[in-house]
Amino acid sequence: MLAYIGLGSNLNNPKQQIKTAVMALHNTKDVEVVNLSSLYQSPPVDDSKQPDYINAVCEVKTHLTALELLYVCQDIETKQHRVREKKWGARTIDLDIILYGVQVVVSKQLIIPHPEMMNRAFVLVPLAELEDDLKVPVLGPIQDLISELGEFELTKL
Ligand code: A4P
Ligand code: MG
Repeated sequence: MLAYIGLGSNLNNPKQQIKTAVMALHNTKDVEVVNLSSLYQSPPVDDSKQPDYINAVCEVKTHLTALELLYVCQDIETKQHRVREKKWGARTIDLDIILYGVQVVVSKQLIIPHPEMMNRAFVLVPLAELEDDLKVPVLGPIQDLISELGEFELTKL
């Protein structure tokens, strides 16, 4: 199965946080990172008092189920949070499953496609960089989703 994972960080060396998380994914049994987008910088969607975020999207080839992949992501978050908790006391990395093949998942723990993806340039633009003619299950062609965003602030690094 091919899946896309969105990565975001705005604390404690965000670029390094993303690299560390990608390496951790790649070093997970039954998970292989086959593609990684550029890094993108954008202001936080909600609270302008936070530092800017760095985001990226990676493509993974996996034999895990979507739920198993979520647990892997949460494990990586916990590990990188632990380092952060000692030093900084704030969140350092988010890993969200954006797509899992063409599967649609709606459960208490997991919603795929990611429920906010269509509102987020920092997800759609790196995703389109990896697969510019992607058809997103339920939502439609990635280029249409980007057109529907309207204006956004996003810098490719
Ligand atoms: N969950 C459901 N579906 C999924 C999925 N597809 N992938 C559940 C991952 N998790 C999924 O997530 C809360 C719960 O969502 C999980 O228990 C899981 O079962 P979380 O990561 O523990 O909590 P959170 O980080 O507070 O929520 P979330 O939704 O990941 O945060 P957001 O909404 O992503 O907000 N601005 C910019 N520019 N860039 C950013 O990356 N990120 C945030 C974080 C805010 N503003 C941002 C960015
Ligand atoms: Mg999350």
